[in-house]
Amino acid sequence: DPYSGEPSRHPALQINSLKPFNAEPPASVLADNYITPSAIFFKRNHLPVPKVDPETYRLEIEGLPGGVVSVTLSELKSRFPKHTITATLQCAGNRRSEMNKVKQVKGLNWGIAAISNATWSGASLREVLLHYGFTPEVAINAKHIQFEGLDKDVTGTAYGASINLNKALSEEGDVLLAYEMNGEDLPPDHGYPVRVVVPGVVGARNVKWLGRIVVSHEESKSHWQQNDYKGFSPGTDWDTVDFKSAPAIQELPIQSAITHPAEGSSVERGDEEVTIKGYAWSGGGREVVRVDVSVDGGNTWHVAKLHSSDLGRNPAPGRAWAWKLWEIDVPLPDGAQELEIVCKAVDNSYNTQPDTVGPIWNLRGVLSNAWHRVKVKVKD
Ligand code: MTE
Ligand code: MO
Repeated sequence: DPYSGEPSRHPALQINSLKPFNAEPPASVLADNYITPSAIFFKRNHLPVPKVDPETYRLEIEGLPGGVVSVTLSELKSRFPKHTITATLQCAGNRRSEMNKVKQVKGLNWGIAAISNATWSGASLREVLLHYGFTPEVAINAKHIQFEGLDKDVTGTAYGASINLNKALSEEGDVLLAYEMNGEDLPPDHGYPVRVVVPGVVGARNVKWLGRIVVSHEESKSHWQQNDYKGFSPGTDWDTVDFKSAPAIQELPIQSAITHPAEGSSVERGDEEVTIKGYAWSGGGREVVRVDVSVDGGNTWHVAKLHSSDLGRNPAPGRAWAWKLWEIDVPLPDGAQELEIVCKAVDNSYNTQPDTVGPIWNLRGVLSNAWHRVKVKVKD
């Protein structure tokens, strides 16, 4: 069993698949902490977790003028300054279960918690590439940076993905070769000993157990870059889909969801107010500037209070990599028996979320970011 050496996991995780391991924290605890504790950070593995010996670990870098470079873990830690960022990771399939209700899609049936927020520390990919000989001449031909994991399927094929070279080389891109998560060594499930953290970009490109980097003219040839993690029209089905016709998902669209109260729970009429909480985040470093909340299905709206970080700092422009948690107390409408709580977020490009799932439905169930709706009863 290739899964016999898997690490132990927190019992609170809600398991979507055991082999490979895919799990999300209960929605009710997701927004309890601005920084998600690593043990309950959502876990998305396509393959068995590889066992990597930090002593023999090598990161190979290909496509630079000097030929292949091989970097040890201690070189990565000692040769390059350690940078720390707070960044939210979201799986492209977060909230897929809501798409599944409209019409069946293919993929893990994620709820609203295939998203989490952590601090990541490591070497800057930009600084590493420059150190090992990246020059402007290389960029004349190279357009992508490919990443390969040390996790492999039965045929020996590794997990792989790529990002645009510009993102990797930009001083404001903040792409890290991370060896720490929340101030500790990366846990096995999150890519020990090194993973790439590409803030603002879909989870799938944040390759764990990073074994190889290739500076290339082409995108990664991997299944996950070419034939998965792409968006399509609601009219496209499995008979007509042409994966070549759509770009690979990189930056994710604006997202928000309600973590409290829970669907089907109830509030007391005597309480007069209902406290509503959730998260909001946008891709590409765009900052969430507002979250609107309704308790009557979207007829009337209230503006929630945003918590931008545990330290109350504002992110640098274009580098809002971390989610915002939000909260609001809304008066109970007179006589209502049931509340339909709705949230939608707005980012600093004034992108907002679509109101319903139907028009964004796609066969793979990705990019599910319609208004989140939760129904609760009002008890007399
Ligand atoms: N990297 C490798 N090597 N193997 C994987 O299966 N899964 C990707 C990405 N990186 C994956 C990977 C996907 S789809 C997501 S959403 C994120 O890792 C999840 O990261 P996490 O498990 O740390 O939450
Ligand atoms: Mo993912």
